[in-house]
Amino acid sequence: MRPALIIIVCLSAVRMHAQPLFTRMSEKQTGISFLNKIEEDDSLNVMRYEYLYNGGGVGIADLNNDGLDDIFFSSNTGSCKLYLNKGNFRFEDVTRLAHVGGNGTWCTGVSMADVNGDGLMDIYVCHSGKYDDPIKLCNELYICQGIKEGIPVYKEMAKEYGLDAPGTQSTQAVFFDYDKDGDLDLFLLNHPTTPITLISIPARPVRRRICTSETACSARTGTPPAIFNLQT
Ligand SMILES: [Ca+2]
Ligand SMILES: [Ca+2]
Ligand SMILES: [Ca+2]
Repeated sequence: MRPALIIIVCLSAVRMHAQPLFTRMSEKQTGISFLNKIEEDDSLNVMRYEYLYNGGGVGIADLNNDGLDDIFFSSNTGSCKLYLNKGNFRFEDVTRLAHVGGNGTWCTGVSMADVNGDGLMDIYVCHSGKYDDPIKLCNELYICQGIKEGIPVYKEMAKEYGLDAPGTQSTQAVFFDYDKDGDLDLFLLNHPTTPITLISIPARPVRRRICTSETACSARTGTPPAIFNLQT
């Protein structure tokens, strides 16, 4: 192959790889302005709460049954936000009308599922955070009460469904039929309730151990993962 032809082939290859796979959509284009803002101070920082930057969560599902996927964002320090998909990459903030702003405590993962099987998607929001009060660590379950003028309206019912899990430091949940009885069950992932301190770090290296059973993991983490069997 002649040198000039080799150069052309190489340049073509570079050009092909330079093609972006995704297009970033701006706030101005989408109408989505959600920001998970975390400000550290002397009482709340990563040295006092090592899970500070685990993040919030995002859930995507068609919540008003119009064929378009909608987006729910959970927030660590502010209000959660629900944006309805209006088509052509335009979204509308309906948080206030949908009653899904949250209880004001530290939110983490978001899961979408039709928990009560009525054909309307529901929203489960995990909570963790640096709180001594176990009530402030309760997870939230938003059950859809119906769709009014295109907007899904929710009621928080975690306690009624036995899914508030007070005192747990929950990171993420997933709904699936664990025991194959036709009802959705919930697997809940929690992080340790005891902080990692310099005192708890061993002075010399130890052999890495792998949890081989729930009991072994529980002893290490303090809060084991949990499976809730829903009775619907
Ligand atoms: Ca929709
Ligand atoms: Ca439902
Ligand atoms: Ca089940």
